[in-house]
Amino acid sequence: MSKSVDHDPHHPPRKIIHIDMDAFFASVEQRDNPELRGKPVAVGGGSLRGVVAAASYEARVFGVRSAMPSVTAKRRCPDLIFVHHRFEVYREVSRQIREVFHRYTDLIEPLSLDEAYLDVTDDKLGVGSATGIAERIRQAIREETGLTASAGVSYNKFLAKIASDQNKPDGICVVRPHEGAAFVGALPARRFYGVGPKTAEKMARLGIHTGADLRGKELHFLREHFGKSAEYLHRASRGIDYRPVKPDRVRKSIGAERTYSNDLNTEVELREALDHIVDIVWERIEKNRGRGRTVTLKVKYSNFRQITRARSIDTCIAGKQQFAALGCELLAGVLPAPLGVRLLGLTLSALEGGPKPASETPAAGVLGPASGAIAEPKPTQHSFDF
Ligand code: DCP
Ligand code: CA
Ligand code: CA
Repeated sequence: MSKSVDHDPHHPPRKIIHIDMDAFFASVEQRDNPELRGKPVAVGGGSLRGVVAAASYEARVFGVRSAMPSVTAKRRCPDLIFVHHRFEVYREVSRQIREVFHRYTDLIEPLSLDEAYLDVTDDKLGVGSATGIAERIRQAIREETGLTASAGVSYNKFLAKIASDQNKPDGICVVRPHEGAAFVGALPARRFYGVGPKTAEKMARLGIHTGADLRGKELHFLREHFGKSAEYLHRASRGIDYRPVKPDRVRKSIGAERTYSNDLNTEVELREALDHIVDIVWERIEKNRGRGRTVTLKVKYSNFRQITRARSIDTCIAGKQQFAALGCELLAGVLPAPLGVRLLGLTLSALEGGPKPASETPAAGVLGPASGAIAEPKPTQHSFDF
């Protein structure tokens, strides 16, 4: 348990959240049909040859699981209620949760309709705490969809994904940087991604039952017994995973906004606040190698009325000074402020050629190191607040 935090030398430490909806299809059916609530429900094949797509937690008590033949499920749980899937509804919920994620970050990698990785190292609202963001997201999902989600929070994808499963349903699990090694060490080997029942059996024969057992094996030993998976197992058992979160779409803008606990009133206050936002946004622009032509200022007044002012130029903005100057100009256009200002935001858009987020480098193998082709300019100054 000596060294626990291993960082990709090419990247600063990350804050990753994995969100996964609980008993997704089954929960949607229970939400929309009160008669199904509190009861064992299986979504999918009621027919003799069908399989269960999703099982409600009430059905799981009886051992009903996804991908189980319906006949087996019915034998295990005679009162099991089968319902048809409604993909359009699941897709709609999926869109809703994606929209919630985007409030905090655009670095979102969906894995399926009901789950996604989020990189919140730089969150849009400046919350700072990944745990806080995960809790806000879970609450927003609950309020806006009527469904529960579980979250895993950690410094890489591998750990975040396992963590989201740890306290299901409706749970959260945070694995902080110094806790990674111990967390993985205590895991049953079968919880490692890619270790199915057969591999788990083989591991057991070799005396490997936990992450700690796995970690105790030399790489050549793992190669001998697990071939191509050896490198992955070797790294994962140490809690190492350098894969970046790969966003599903090209970023359209780069920006930041801040809400102030006390409204800003004077020109000096507003200019200072904007300077600070310029610093934050410009750092992001550099990191993402963003080049864009449009600067947009957003102002929300104490009465919650919001205005935006934008200015586009013919060529891409050349540097921070020009960016700051355009921001200032836009601010000058709304001065003097008719009311106190509770929020200020600044965004660069009309981006050229879809900038790549700095972290988007190909990974080698399942958990291979990122190529590191795009080097970070410097380590982050973030306090590592989980
Ligand atoms: N699904 C499916 N066939 C499978 C597995 C899953 O059709 N073999 C569908 C139904 C699930 C949804 O995908 O509701 C999400 O799958 P998950 O593995 O995330 O499982 P659940 O969301 O159902 O449950 P959990 O609370 O364990 O995440
Ligand atoms: Ca799920
Ligand atoms: Ca899932």
